[in-house]
Amino acid sequence: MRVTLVQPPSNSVYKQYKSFNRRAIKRFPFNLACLASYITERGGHKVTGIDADHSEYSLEETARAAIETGPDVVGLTSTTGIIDIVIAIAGLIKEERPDIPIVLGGPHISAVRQEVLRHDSIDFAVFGEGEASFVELLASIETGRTPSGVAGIAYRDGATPRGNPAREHIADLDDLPMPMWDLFDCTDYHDFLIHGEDPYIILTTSRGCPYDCIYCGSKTTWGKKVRYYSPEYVVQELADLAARGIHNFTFVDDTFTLNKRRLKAICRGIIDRDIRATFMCSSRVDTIDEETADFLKRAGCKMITFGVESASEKMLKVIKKQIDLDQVKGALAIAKSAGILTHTSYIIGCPGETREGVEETIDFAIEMDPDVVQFSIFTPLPGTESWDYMDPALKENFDYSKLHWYGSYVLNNPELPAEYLIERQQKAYEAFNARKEATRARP
Ligand code: B12
Ligand code: SF4
Repeated sequence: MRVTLVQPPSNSVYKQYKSFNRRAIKRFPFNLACLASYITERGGHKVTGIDADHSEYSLEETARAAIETGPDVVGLTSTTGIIDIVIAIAGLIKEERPDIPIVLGGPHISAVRQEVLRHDSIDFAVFGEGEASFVELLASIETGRTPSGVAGIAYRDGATPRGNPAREHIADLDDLPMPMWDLFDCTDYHDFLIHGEDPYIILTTSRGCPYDCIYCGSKTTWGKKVRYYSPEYVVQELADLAARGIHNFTFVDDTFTLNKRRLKAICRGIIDRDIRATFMCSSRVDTIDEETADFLKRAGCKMITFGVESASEKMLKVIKKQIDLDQVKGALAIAKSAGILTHTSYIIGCPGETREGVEETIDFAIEMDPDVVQFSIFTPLPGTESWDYMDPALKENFDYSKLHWYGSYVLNNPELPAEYLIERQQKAYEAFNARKEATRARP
């Protein structure tokens, strides 16, 4: 079958926030490339990709582009913040071509499963790890069978949405074919802020996270058990990309530094195969030490992202981050002395937080003097523990497009009105930038 996979445009979500420069970063739709290679290799399908985010398409242009590829099936990926956009695109496709089955997948669908089928334009939902469920679903669509036996999907049985049981995760990630890098022009993705003019790619070397942070949506797709691609697989993947002229990478693993032995093997492979990599990766402040930082640096690590989230030990407990501020200071010092840039992210407006707490976090974040800082507003996601903190009055028929981390706040916390947090978020960036300017100006 001809399958068209769509990365929806998210510009329409972000353009209202002035601190964002979406054009500075274009991210390769890694998830669609993973799905594409799997359904091609294991299902014999012919896949076309549309990256409407990269092309900055409107919703209408996205729907038109999908229809023009002549698909038998259209698949769209969705996070929570863009689900309204995804549903609108599906509606536009259906208006013109009601005969094309529409399949949704992605982190939001993993969280809400069959709930999304209340929208008539959506025919199937794939939740959790997508590859094997999708290929089986496509086989049943192709043969006209009801997919009642396909694990990991939801479908409509007459008018009733039905959710099948979840699927076991793929035991050995090395069993997955390499992502289809040519689904899109992989040399046309940039992160001007980190990687400059040269193309870069995002990719992941593991799936899953063993921690329990209450705001995090990772587990809804991947669960707590961490599965790793082997270092050999990862290094081969990087070598393939290097052969295409791509040497800049952003590893989007939940915690790239979780397993030190494996990390060292990947770093060694990067050096031995002369990949000449420059990369950015994620870490936790309790998973970095001098030796790891040194390996990372030698392999080309330019920047590490640390989720710190709060300067209040009490809030760190509330959100179950399982770190303390001494570890934060230690990790930043280690990265800096290894010559690696630091990117730290913080959350303001955690459950039960006071204004004093918000100020404390902003001050700490700036004082720690990272190279890049990110301030998000606490946002409960469906499928996570934090969802319980949401104003119950808002939960019924909730408008997911309100869940943005920037410019909106949906917790019921009388101490912290949304306008206050939104202003503090903006001002925190300004204060951080002002300090950076002042440091630069110093002789
Ligand atoms: C890289 C990344 C980003 C990048 C790029 C995102 C992208 N679209 O590629 C950037 C920085 C832009 C980003 C931004 C945001 N992100 Co983000 N991001 C990630 C991260 C770390 C890795 C994503 C990834 O590539 N994973 C690997 C791929 C293979 O996994 P996947 O996308 O889930 O795809 C699999 C399945 O979901 C499924 N699938 C996916 N799509 C489809 C489609 C079909 C048709 C089918 C059948 C199956 C299917 O099959 C795939 C293979 O198994 C994840 C965390 C994580 N562990 O996944 C968070 C994550 C996806 N992000 C998240 C969030 C909240 C955000 C932001 C809101 C953050 C912010 N403060 O702005 C924005 C929203 C962006 C948007 N436009 O929606 C949440 C999403 C939760 C949710 N319920 O939606 C996650 C899970 C992080 C978390 N810990 O909570 N993100
Ligand atoms: S925030 Fe990071 S460490 Fe915490 S559960 Fe999510 S992925 Fe794991």
